[in-house]
Amino acid sequence: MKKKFLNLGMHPIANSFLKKDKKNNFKKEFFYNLAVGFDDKNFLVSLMKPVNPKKQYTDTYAHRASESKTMRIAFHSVAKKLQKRFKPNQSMEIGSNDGVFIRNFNKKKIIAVEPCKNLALITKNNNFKTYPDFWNVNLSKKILKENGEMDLIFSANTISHIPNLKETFDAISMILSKQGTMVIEDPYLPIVIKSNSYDQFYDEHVYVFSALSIKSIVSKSHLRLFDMELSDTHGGSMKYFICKKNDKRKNTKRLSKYLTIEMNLGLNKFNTYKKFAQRVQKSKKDLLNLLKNLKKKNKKIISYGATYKSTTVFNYCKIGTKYLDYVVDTTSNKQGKFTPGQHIPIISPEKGFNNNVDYAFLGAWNFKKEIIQKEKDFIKNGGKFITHVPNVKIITKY
Ligand code: JHZ
Repeated sequence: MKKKFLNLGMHPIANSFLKKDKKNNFKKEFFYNLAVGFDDKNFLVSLMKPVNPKKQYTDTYAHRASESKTMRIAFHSVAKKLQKRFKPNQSMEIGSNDGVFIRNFNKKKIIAVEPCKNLALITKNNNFKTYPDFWNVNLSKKILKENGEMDLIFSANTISHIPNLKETFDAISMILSKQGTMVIEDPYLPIVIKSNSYDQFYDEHVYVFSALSIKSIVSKSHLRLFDMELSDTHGGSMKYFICKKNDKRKNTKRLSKYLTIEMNLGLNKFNTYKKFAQRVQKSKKDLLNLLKNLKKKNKKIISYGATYKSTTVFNYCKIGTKYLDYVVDTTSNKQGKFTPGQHIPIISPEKGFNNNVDYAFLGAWNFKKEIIQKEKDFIKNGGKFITHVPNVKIITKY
């Protein structure tokens, strides 16, 4: 049974960046209760009540995976490694976004699945066979009929977004070839717990997976978790390698190592999550205290990166324009809009990131290295970054 351990209050859809209408008003926003629970049967951490995906994956979906250099390099490297290791004849990506992963494949040998029509159009226009639909059993049957089985199925930051896991993996099991491999990549639960990155919870992140939970869930769809690989993308993500239950490949030593680590961390116990929830409350208190003190000193504070994660931070901590003048972001379809819930204006870094800024909260803390490297001069000129991961602190060095 799923038991609640964290309640972050009422939140808007993380992707619902707003525009003002002609009368200078915002349209009424949809809010839901962002609460997280633990199911001790499957060791699964998930939102208590997921939002209807049709409200989230719309034709104006904002996130562009290729927006950061770090991700372009990471996806290029993963694509090359997977092709070398598994030598697939036919591949498919579920949740292909703007094509940042599939662009590293031969166009005739990979299929894209992407429910957001604005994104699906990008890969279609680049001549990749694209299915602009939600992943489910019906779509799997259709793709199987039209293209045959898949030797490699890749899905980064997508499976954790789909509420119905049983159907998701049944649909995968159905289309995966006998010796085929499914690789999924998502933020890794032990890292979220250890680094207090509670902002990995928002409407789209229905699940935050671990080896314990994936092992249990895939086994219900005649699949088997046989290997894992850690990467530092998105603050710490895990690649899970999955095959058919009766595949000849043995489970790797790496997999047993991670399973042991997770048990030692207490990921099978409710109490571990209760303690995490206490640390989350402290993080909120510390961040608000810091911002209040800086404001008393008349400092100009902004946020760097209009991330979905920062929608959680701003709405949980109630951080609005009282503290932050604006948010800078390179994504053109976020600029000129306002953040969900707290309505902080979003502008381009060219317009807003300059020497008048005293402090910049790292909304995109997962790209800390890339950003700090790029913004060396800001720090040299006395500017400072603020982060809340793993603890609330000011960054003064590059
Ligand atoms: P980013 C998204 O989460 C949404 P977000 C999604 N649900 C998911 O699972 C994860 O990604 C993986 C900007 N930026 O991707 C670009 C700069 O402005 O970390 C982006 O808007 N300057 C699919 O939104 C944002 O920051 C820069 O130099 O929490 C980063 O968003 C860089 C590097 C980024 O995650």
